[in-house]
Amino acid sequence: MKKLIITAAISGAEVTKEMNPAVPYTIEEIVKEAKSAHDAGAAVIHLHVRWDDGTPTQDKGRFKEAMEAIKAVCPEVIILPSTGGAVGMSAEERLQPIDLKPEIATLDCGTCNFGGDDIFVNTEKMNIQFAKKMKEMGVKPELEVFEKGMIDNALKLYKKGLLDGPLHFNIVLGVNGAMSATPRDLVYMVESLPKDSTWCATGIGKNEFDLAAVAMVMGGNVRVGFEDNLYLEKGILAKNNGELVEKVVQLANILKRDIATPADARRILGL
Ligand code: KMH
Ligand code: ZN
Repeated sequence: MKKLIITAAISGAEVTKEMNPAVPYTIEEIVKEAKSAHDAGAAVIHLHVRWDDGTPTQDKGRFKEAMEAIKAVCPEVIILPSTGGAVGMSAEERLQPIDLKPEIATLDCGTCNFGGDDIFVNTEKMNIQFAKKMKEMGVKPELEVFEKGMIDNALKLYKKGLLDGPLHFNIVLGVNGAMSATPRDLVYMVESLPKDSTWCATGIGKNEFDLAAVAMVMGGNVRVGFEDNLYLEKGILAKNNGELVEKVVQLANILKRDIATPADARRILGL
């Protein structure tokens, strides 16, 4: 089986220090979390940034500062900025990190409920706008799909020539408002992808490690981190992102999946 690419979603936009004091806001905290995740085995850091008070931002300057600071201590790691940002941000605001020409960044492939009254808006026009901008800037999209219709949306972009194959997907399951995170859900999603795709699975909340185990057995890659889950196990908060990555590495050792270095990940993802 191919080596396992572990992505650490270290910060997110919705989680706060009230939920887990280790959630990073400042550049210094973000770097510390990126390093803990990378040292534990993460080849990829999925990055959201905040202002020092914790407010999520897609500010280009803040991303630049965070990315340079992470690279100073983890020069090899792949940094995968968010273009999802936080619920309610405009397309223009969300697209700012693409101007920095990261190797890869998220492209969210459809609209869904996002808990309570929140709606995470990604209309067809936005999908086209994001895909065009990423193509123009030479940024590989990680296609975020929260349910099967979003895979269909991504394939429409591909047919229009707005995406280059092989495609890379992140199958995010267990979002409050989208598809659940059972093994059957993951199998259905993976079987709906073009055969030459690469993919990663992300289980939200209590689904994180169960879904990671299923994905590893299926030959996929895995994302963990504070954006998705704050707990090492029920009732026990993770002290840092590294602890969450370590737990995946332990599972990978049992399941005989070797861990990809950033260089391996670049090869596998065609970066
Ligand atoms: N914060 C969510 C609204 C992404 O990074 O592209 C969207 C999100 C997805 O986190
Ligand atoms: Zn994200």
